[in-house]
Amino acid sequence: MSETTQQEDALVPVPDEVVAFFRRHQRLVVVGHLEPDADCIGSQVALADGLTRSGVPTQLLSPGPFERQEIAVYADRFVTDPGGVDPDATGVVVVDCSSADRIHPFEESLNGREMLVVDHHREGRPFGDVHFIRPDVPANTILITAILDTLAGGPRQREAQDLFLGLVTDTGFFRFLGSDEPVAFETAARLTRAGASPRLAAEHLDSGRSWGSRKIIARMLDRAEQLQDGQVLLTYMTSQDELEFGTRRDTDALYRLLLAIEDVRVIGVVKEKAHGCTVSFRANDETDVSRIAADFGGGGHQKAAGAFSTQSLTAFLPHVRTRLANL
Ligand SMILES: [Mn+2]
Repeated sequence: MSETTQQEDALVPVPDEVVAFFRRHQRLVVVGHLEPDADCIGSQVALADGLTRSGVPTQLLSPGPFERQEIAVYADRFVTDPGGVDPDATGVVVVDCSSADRIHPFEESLNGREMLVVDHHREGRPFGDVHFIRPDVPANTILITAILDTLAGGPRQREAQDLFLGLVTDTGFFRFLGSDEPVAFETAARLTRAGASPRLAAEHLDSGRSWGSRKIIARMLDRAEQLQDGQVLLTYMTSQDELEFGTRRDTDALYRLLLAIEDVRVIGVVKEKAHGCTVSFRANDETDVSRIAADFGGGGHQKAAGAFSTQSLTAFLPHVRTRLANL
């Protein structure tokens, strides 16, 4: 497949103030959210590569950790220490983040630089100086594709592959999309024209899983409890599980198994962490789980959202159970 630099019109218009932001800065850093997924990492890597080859050296920052199997190969490209931020970078691009706390612990070391936020989340607390926020697009990588089409002559083959991986991550390989989101398919066509291979992306996502990642699914299925006559499911994992089975989870596979159960509308998955708990919600129906997450100080999308709490597992789990029992 040949690389293309052929200019195409951006599928999502990039606001003038966003184009002006990129023209103002000769060095940039790009940062994404804590516990990154492939939409975040694909957005960051493709943007940094596109900008760097266009003459704007761009550093990659991430709070990590790089636990998800599909992003592990990108880990050594990222600076994870806030002390390592390029001192000469005058601008910051924050991607796939709906609130400033999602880039912790980088907030302080990025202070004093102009900040552009590129995001597609629904609930959130707006921050930064310049915004390219489109909750109507199903993946952040769609917005990065538009930026590269506008500013860098379109994505190169490697960039297109990284963007495609993000696009299929946030859309469940297009299975989460409604009939009102053709932009995802238009972007997929645009990226495959630039050399992205859907088959390679699928192989990348569906291989190389650890034995422990399967055993932890078994344990969490075993622990799942039915609320509201089985329309709502809740399960959890402990820090002990992580010691036993390792950190290479495949939570998306667990979500698929739980959401496929008859009559299930909403699921909640709580994970015990070193200093608190996370909770993730997924919906099968029109329930807006970003609102449930917002009740716990988090955010996300209608069908997928999450939150973090500093409470212990034994304190937090009953709160989530009560909230889900009263949808
Ligand atoms: Mn995303």
